[in-house]
Amino acid sequence: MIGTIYRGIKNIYDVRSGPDEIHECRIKGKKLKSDPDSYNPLAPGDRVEYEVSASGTGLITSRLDRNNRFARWNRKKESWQVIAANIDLLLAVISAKTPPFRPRFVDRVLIAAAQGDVPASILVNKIDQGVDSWVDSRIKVWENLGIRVLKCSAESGEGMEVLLKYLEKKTAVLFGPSGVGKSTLLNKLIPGMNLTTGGLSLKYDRGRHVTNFGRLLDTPWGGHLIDTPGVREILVRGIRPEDLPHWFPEFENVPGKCSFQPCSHKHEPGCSILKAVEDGLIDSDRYENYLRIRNELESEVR
Ligand SMILES: Nc1nc2c(ncn2[C@@H]2O[C@H](COP(=O)(O)OP(=O)(O)OP(=O)(O)O)[C@@H](O)[C@H]2O)c(=O)[nH]1
Ligand SMILES: [Mg+2]
Ligand SMILES: [Zn+2]
Repeated sequence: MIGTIYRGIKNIYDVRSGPDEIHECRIKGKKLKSDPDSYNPLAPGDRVEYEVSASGTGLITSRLDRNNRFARWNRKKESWQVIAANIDLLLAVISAKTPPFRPRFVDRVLIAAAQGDVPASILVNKIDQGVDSWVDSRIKVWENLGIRVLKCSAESGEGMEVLLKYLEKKTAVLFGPSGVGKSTLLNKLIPGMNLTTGGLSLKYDRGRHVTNFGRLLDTPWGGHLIDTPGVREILVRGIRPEDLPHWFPEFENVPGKCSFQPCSHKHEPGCSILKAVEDGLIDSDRYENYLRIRNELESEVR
């Protein structure tokens, strides 16, 4: 049989092959388990081949080729964790004020999505708490790069219709820090959905990590939405430091050439990127993020 992974907890996977056909499955044999690409061989959205015994237990025999996959580097395991596979859209979800708006986190998510061949958009939730002008101007920076940014409030309902329309027919994954409202949004978007949601830690202005496993959800419009656990950080990996500029599209079109070749765009005299930052053609906060990521990648290579 062929089915889709809905969720996996401790090596037991919910696989669906039809509206009423759900099977709890384990992975058969070692081949699939030892995927060199990541430490988890299967993620929500994966298509698998499986067999069900007379007693009803399922065994996954292989994974079909993926169209794409969104993954996150796990620092402790030093390996990729695949969050979702075969998706039309990654929504980087962030809140406008609490937990704090984190544009550099979003920039990293955009890179990770592009690495996995996943189209990405940004969703700013909790606009009922107000949107500061610096937040709005950072949103403009993304929009000028051609990235779609949606704003909404799961609480007040503002922007929810546009969001629903945008998601129609798509299989999309919601990804972001804990407490930004991913599960709350899904409860509003899918009638009858009752995912657990949680408050924020007062002391740290952070979410409480309420959702603890990724989960594919059916929607009335035929597409799917994937809820994921909030993450504290997202690391950029798998890019050579000298290739990093290619992941910042605004670096590609700056006027002039750097005097030194190759140029790290960090400090070289006559650097066209530094000049563009000075002239306001490149956003200084995005550039600051470039420097940080570049330094991380360089210390990784060493
Ligand atoms: N003011 C306001 N609060 C919201 C909004 N959306 C969600 N919240 C609240 O934010 C808190 C966290 O929401 P969750 O949906 O649990 O957040 P999450 O992103 O799923 O968090 P994790 O599962 O930990 O990753 C809850 O108390 C929600 O009621 C919103 O639009 N406005
Ligand atoms: Mg959640
Ligand atoms: Zn340069």
